[in-house]
Amino acid sequence: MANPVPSPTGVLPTKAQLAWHRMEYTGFLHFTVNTFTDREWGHGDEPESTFNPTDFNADQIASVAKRAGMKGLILTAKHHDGFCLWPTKTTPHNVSNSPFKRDVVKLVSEACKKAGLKFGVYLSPWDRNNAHYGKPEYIGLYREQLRELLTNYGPIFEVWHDGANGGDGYYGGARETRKIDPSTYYDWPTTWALVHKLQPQAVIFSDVGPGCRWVGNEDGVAGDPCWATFTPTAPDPGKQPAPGYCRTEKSPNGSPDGKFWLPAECDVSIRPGWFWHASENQKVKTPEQLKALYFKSVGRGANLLLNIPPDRRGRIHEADERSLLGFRELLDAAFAHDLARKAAVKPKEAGKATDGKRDTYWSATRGQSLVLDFKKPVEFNTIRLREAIQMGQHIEHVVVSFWSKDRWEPLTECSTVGNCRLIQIEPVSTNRVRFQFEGKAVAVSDIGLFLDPNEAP
Ligand code: FUL
Repeated sequence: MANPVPSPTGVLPTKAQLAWHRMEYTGFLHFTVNTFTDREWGHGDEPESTFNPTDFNADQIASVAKRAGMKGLILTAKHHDGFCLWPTKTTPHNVSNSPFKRDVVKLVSEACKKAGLKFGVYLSPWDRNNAHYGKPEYIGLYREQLRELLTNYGPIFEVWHDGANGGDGYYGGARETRKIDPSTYYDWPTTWALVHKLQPQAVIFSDVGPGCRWVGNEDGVAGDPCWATFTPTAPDPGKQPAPGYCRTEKSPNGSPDGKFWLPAECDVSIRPGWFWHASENQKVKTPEQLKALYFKSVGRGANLLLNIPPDRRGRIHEADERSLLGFRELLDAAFAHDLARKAAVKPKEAGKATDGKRDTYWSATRGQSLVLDFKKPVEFNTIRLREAIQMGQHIEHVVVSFWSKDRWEPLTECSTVGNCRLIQIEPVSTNRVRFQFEGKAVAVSDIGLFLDPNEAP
């Protein structure tokens, strides 16, 4: 008889968060006046004429992302410099007053739709151009910008609120300092309610979520362990945490007793900078480096948000495209054949259960191990585990052993599993593999074994 189906326990993901987890790998498009001024942070006093892509092609951008295996793209609709890539009614500092004139948000969102990619928006809270920034009026204006973005461009899968708030930075041509209190100034709960109302399926990113959390670094690396659960706290006692005002030292790991389902997102750029600079064309990360990041982000249960900045033409540069497609080939080769599909799973009691919806999983009782039994020995060097996270995240530790002649030999171990855990090992050949799980509840939706030809000695 199969084990009883465990019921969902503890903090659980929403439907929107579950859909987000399944995307795993998405792309970031940093594109604005900075692309043309060679800066990373614009000052806010760039004339609109600065933005002038010479050969803009949203289909090329979406097609590269699609062929790279990304599931969605997030565009910087407005970066810190305040220039809006859509013809917003909130400020003349927008694309309609540039020589390019056309609505970049529309063009990219439509190209994404055509290519089968989801679309998301980044809207910088910090605005170095807007005369109202720092005053209460700006908050209404920021919400109006969000309202435009969330009503005119189809379904949005993610809304990105950057933590950089320039509390001490100078503003625009005036070069004056405007201080804000990031804990209270933005009144985030009201803004998030607006996002939820206009786009209920959108996941909101920031240091504090409420949909997913910044992983705490810009290196593309999640912590190990990595819990999807987390409790954001403010740097100062008694204050409300907020984007740009949160203690992030625990963000890479999350915590098993976190109060909220706030999975980690690893944002990292394919280049040293977030924006395109000609001087960085030789510094694009290699396919091998990107693969290593994938194992340290997606392979630890987080999502990977890889930045691929369009160049001055308004296209993904050849160097980035080459690397992205090379990376895709490495992933395809690594996960081409799941050897575990040939195995019988023992004991039968741990057999497949279903939550009655689309997901099936192996459930094990405390101390029970799962054994994959093969008729003929299989050779593998990569292990993939997935937890049935619709039941919550509970697995704390996994010990993997293999059968060698007449006994179990230790193979490898890991901590949390969550949405996905990838483990690379020296190749081993065996006809039995054993998994021992520790945790409050065990519901495993996938065990995969692979022989990655590019890792075999
Ligand atoms: C940071 C920003 O300041 C960078 O310019 C970039 O947008 C990155 C994704 O987030 O906080």
